Amino acid sequence: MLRLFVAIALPPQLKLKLSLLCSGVPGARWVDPGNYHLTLRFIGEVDEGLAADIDQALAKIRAPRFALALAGVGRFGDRMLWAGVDKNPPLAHLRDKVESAMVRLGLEPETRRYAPHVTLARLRNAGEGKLQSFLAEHALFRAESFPVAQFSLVASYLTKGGAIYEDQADYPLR
Ligand code: 3AM
Repeated sequence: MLRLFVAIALPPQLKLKLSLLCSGVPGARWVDPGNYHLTLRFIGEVDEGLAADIDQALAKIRAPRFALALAGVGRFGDRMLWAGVDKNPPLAHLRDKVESAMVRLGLEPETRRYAPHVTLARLRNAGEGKLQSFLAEHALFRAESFPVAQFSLVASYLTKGGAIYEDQADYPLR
């Protein structure tokens, strides 16, 4: 079995820039900067056969290249902190294509609204005051846009020390 998700990788410079945001919140488990990514679709545990079908389906997707700019920070409740993404119709288009390809393969549709983000930290009993200062301090965060020329199928291995991600395949955009 493989635990899979579909994601866009970030350039090293951007990972460095994001990592500089990550301090000042006790109770935050900061994501290893090498693991930063933008998830397009979480898939979950699948067997090798379905993984091969998923790979084939992703390889058939035709979508244009686009520019992506990260901007702002936010939270999902008490669970995590993230960096946001500027409104981006080509990203939404790509995500929709990935979603329909997965549903055509028989995977459960994703019912939650797509909220593109780069997870910076998972939270455990983080103080509300520090969380709010983090959000206020970085509200104007903005990174230069970067060209997205491909997306990837990634395997996630959960270890005691955190997740290890392994790129399985990359799919070019035109
Ligand atoms: O890209 P982020 O960090 O937001 O939280 C997991 C991570 O998201 C998410 O998939 C990404 C790669 O692991 N994830 C893990 N389990 C999930 C689930 N059951 C999930 N997303 C939705 N449903």
